[in-house]
Amino acid sequence: MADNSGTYKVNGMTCGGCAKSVSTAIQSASPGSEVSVDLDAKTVFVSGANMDLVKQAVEDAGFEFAGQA
Ligand SMILES: [Cu+2]
Repeated sequence: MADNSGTYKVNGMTCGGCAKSVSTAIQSASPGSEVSVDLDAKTVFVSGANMDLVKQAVEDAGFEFAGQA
């Protein structure tokens, strides 16, 4: 399983509500992971998560997971 950390580009986040949706989606997909959203840069730092699940969760939440930033 792809378990790693890094900064990933997520398109479609426009406000704090979006940022919250994305972090909630990631944390429920991969409990125990660390998530930090940078709304201005449109990036998400994720640590200790299964990135396949994270990608799926972000897309299910209605955002575009655009890979490593
Ligand atoms: Cu929003």
